[in-house]
Amino acid sequence: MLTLYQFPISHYCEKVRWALSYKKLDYQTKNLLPGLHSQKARKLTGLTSLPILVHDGNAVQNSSDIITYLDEKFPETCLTPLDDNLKQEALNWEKFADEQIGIPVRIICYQTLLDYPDILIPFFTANSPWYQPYLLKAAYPVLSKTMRHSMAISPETATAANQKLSAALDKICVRLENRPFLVGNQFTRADLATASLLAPLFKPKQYGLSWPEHYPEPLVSTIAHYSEKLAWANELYAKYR
Ligand SMILES: N[C@@H](CCC(=O)N[C@@H](CS)C(=O)NCC(=O)O)C(=O)O
Repeated sequence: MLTLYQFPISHYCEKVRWALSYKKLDYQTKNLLPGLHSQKARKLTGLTSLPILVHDGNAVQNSSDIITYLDEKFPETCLTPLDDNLKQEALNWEKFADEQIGIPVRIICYQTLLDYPDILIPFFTANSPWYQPYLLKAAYPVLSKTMRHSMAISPETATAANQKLSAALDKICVRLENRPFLVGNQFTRADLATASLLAPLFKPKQYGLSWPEHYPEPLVSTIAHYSEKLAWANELYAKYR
């Protein structure tokens, strides 16, 4: 049995959900509440970040390590290229996406959405017991402050995150000028990582959240500015998710 400990809202967790479903593996999810998650996560791995995948007595943390683990244990429908050079290229692009896309997207989204508990609380508590939204509502002022602090979310960091994301998207567009995939001639973990970490900007239904029809400002204008550059990731969702 594969068990994914996750936050439904987290795009790093979505990366692993996509990998699991792309490989057609049965798995169960255990949704943890932000704040309360750290006790369970520490017990499993000694560290607090999610996603964590538990399988066969192994607890694997970090989305890229989880994809490597899955490809080793379940090599059918491999997301990692077999050729050594292509494999290294895919890992490099994935690292680039984790650092230069995942983190800025998170800062940009939370900079607006943390002021909207009515949007975020259902995201945090998707598929959770009935009482958790009430629990989280009571804890929300402290939680949002802690999240701002721990993830360095502020107007200043959001400006820097936009610059970083803009540069990352430009780099990806240049790479994709004459090719459908970031690495080699097939869908790999590089494409999956990039598209899933961009996904909160284009709200694909396969992500599993009930997205609001419209995000509040300034997030909606920020995203409109990137919309053309998100088309490729959106298409990958349609074809491979
Ligand atoms: N590099 C990690 C990043 C994961 C990450 O940043 N997880 C966040 C949620 S998006 C988290 O668990 N934060 C709470 C914590 O670290 O305690 C991965 O790829 O899995």
